[in-house]
Amino acid sequence: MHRLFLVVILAFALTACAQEKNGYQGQHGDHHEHNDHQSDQKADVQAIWNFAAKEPKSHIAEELTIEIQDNQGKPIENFKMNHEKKMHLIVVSKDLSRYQHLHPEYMDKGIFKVQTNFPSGGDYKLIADFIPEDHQPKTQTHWVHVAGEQPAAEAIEPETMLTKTVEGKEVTLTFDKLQAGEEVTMNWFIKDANTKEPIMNLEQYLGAVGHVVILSADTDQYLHTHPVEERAKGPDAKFETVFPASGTYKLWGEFKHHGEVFIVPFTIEVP
Ligand SMILES: [Cu+2]
Repeated sequence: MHRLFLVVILAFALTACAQEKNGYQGQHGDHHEHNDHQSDQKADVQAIWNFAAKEPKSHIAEELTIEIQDNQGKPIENFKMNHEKKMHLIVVSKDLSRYQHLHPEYMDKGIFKVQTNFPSGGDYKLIADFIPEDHQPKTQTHWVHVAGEQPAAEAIEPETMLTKTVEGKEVTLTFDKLQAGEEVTMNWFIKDANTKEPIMNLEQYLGAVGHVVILSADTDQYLHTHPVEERAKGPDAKFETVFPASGTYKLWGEFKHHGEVFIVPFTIEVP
C-alpha cells in the first residue's frame, strides 16, 4: 500500500525533473549538460529522445530512439521485465484525445527503438515507463511537435455517465470511494454490447486482466495502477491507484477479448 504511494510520488518527481531537462535540451540542443540535476538523488536516470526525422510528421512511420542513461551519461544496460515488456511507451496528444500504447524494442547499451505513427499533427507527450535492474520503476517524458494537419483541441470534460460502448463492449467504470490522496479501487465491468451478457472470458493482456493508464488533465501526473487480481477473466476488472490531488483525470482501460485489444477511455473528476 505504502509502496504504491511512493511510486506515484517518485513518478511525479521524475516527471517534473524530466520536463525541466527536456525544456533545457530543447533550448540548447545539448544532451549531456545535466549537472543541474546531479545533486538530486531521485534523478538517477535520464532519457535521450531522438527521432530519425528532423521533424516527425503524422500518418507515416517515424523511427524513435530512446537512450536510457544514468545521471553521468553512462548507458543503463539491464532492465526488468514489467508486464512482459522492458519498456512501455504512452503517446498522447496534448488534449488527451489521441492515445497510443507502444512497446519499444530493446536493442543494446540502453537503447530502445520504436516506430511511431502519429494520427495527426500537433503536440504530443511521450511517457516511457521502465524498471532498470536495481532501481525503482522509472518514468521519463518528452514533448514532441508533429507536423501535419491538426484538428481543433478537444475539451477535457469530466463525464457524468461512466458507461460507454467501445468496439462491441459495454463498459461501466465505478469506484469504491473516489477521493484524492486515498487508495482507490476502481472496477471496469464489461458486457457484450449486443447481448448484454457479462464477458467472462477476457484474455490475459501483457500478463494481466488488463491495463489502466491514468493522466491528469494537464498531463503532469502519470499514475501507475495495479490489478487487484491479475488473473481475473471478467466481467469485473479491478485496479488500485491513488489520485494525488483533486482535479480532472483521463483513464484508458485496455483489455483483450477474442484476440483483439480494445481501449476504453473515461474522463473523471476526482474530488
Ligand atoms: Cu505496455
